[in-house]
Amino acid sequence: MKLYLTDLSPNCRRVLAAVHQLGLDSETEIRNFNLFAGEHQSDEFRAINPNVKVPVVVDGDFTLWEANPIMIYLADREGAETFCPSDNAPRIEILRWMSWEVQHFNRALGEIVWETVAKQAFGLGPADAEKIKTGQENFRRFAAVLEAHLADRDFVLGDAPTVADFAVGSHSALALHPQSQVPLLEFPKVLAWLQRMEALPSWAKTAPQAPAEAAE
Ligand SMILES: N[C@@H](CCC(=O)N[C@@H](CS)C(=O)NCC(=O)O)C(=O)O
Repeated sequence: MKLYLTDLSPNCRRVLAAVHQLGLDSETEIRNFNLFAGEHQSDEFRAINPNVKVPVVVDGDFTLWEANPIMIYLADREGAETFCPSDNAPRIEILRWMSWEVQHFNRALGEIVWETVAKQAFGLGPADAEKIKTGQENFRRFAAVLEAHLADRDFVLGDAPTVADFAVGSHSALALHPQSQVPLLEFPKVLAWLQRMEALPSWAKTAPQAPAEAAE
């Protein structure tokens, strides 16, 4: 199996962490693109993913792009019932949180950390205070939902980490970065959960070497 990815990407981190979680390391060949050097901008890669984006997995004749479906595919392939249950009810719950993180939680988080961490790391100009404020307002709105949900759970579906945690928590390194200005202290359950994520062996293995640069 071949996995196309790039360093410092929350979208790629969740997939690589899933590979570790599922014990697929030895059968996974990694192609790590330097996006800044445009290494992904080739006809060969465009034929694999017409969006010209990573992550992508190629498993024999089967090619799949988009981080969340890739995690589900890998978990199903391995029959990993705890990591991604096959029953309908938890499955729908996973899809709900995945949709929510893309549209709301990580979008809000991305609005903040783009300004506070990424722009500085990439030399893209000064942070825009108005955008940080808007991002923080959006983050507070959605983090409150997760805070309430985590009141009696260690992970999104219950006692054990699942693909839903890998999706919702994919920006953990950025959120926990000291310069992030993400108002995490207002949400102690969310903060503790992000720290629990970072402590998972599969997650820790994929920690960005320079989280300040984990931009997208
Ligand atoms: N929705 C996609 C997002 C993929 C994405 O935005 N990938 C970025 C890296 S995090 C990328 O490949 N950017 C390169 C480009 O747009 O040229 C997913 O979940 O996999």
